[in-house]
Amino acid sequence: MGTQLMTKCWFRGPISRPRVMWWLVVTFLAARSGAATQPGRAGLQCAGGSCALPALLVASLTATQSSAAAELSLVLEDFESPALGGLPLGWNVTRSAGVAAGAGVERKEPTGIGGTKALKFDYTFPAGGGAAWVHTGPGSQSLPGGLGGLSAWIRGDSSGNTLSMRCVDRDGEQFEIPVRVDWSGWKRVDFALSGAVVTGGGAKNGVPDVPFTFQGIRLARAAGAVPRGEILLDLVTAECRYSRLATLYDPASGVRPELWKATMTRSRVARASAGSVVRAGRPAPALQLEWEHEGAPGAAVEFTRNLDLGPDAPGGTLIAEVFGDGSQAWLQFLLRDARGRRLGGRSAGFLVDWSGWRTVYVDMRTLFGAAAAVPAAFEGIAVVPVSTSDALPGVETSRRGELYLGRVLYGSNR
Ligand SMILES: [Ca+2]
Ligand SMILES: [Ca+2]
Repeated sequence: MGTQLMTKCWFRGPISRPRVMWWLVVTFLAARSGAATQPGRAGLQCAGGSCALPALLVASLTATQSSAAAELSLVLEDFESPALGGLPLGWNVTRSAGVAAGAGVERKEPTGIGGTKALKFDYTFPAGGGAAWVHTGPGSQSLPGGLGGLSAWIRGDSSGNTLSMRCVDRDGEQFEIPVRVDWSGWKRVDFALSGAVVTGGGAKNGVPDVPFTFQGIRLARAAGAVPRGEILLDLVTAECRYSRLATLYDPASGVRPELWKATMTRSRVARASAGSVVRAGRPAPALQLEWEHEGAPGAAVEFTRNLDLGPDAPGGTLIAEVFGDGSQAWLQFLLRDARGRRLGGRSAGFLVDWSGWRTVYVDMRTLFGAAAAVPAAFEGIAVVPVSTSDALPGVETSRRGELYLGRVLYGSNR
């Protein structure tokens, strides 16, 4: 029934590659989490013909402090994982008629920031009037709570065209935050939510209501602008502010693997131990999580430890650093309510398709909304293999892997 609901929501909108991908991921998530028995409350949000996946999404934590209030920069996309010419998982490109434009990952000159690759827009807009644009992005990527805006490093071409970050708010209104590309060379550009303008979504309240989903980046012709050029963009980042940021787990002050319980189903190895992974050029302690499954359906390993989310549990954002093993395993975050009941159908997961450190997050409001279930504790993580029968084309989990868990933080959205 849940799948039927999702299918229905899905076909209300135009069919495109990222939507297909997200739908498959959502369907898989629902099947794995048991959310199919909770139609409409499975965490899938559909509004105005667009469905948002409120799952954990990959980001990089670039700054933090463990004291009370804090500002965090969560990198949504660094464009390092896709092959040259490709796009991140779930992204695609759309363009208006007559526009000759590509958008794909390319090598960039050394800048000392954001690695060796960036997203390149290479465009020629047609002569004459009318709208001309090219767009790329994830379609519906949940953004973290406490969001104040987005930022990116952009190599401008002084064309005068308009580059916009496009988002959809809680009630389905579409917004964009535009800048005029009137510079050349690299610079960091801020897209504050206060600069968001409505671009569609029907007659609503005209106000950006969080939580937001990130649709993508649009380059549009502006009056009097140069009609062709090349713009590079890197480190798409969510700029967040939390009134209270709690550190739930920090391996730097003791990995304590004995406090983590490893359990397995149809698996051969589930072992938590004290590990070390290079970070910023130096070895850093981390919780090492080794797993190996039998290659049969129903396999899973869990690494659990109850970590209290604190007084802001219902309205906060869970942030965790994970060193990926590139195994393409499904990693699910486990949550419990105050009575110790696992909130299985509402937990969030993501595909570990990267190697190295990344940070993932989930805004509890995108999982639970106004539902009665209230998360009280982060219980740990489950590693579940994806098989060919799980309808994720091209994805098959390795038989074994080795993940590392770094810090786990919880920020109050208020
Ligand atoms: Ca990059
Ligand atoms: Ca609104």
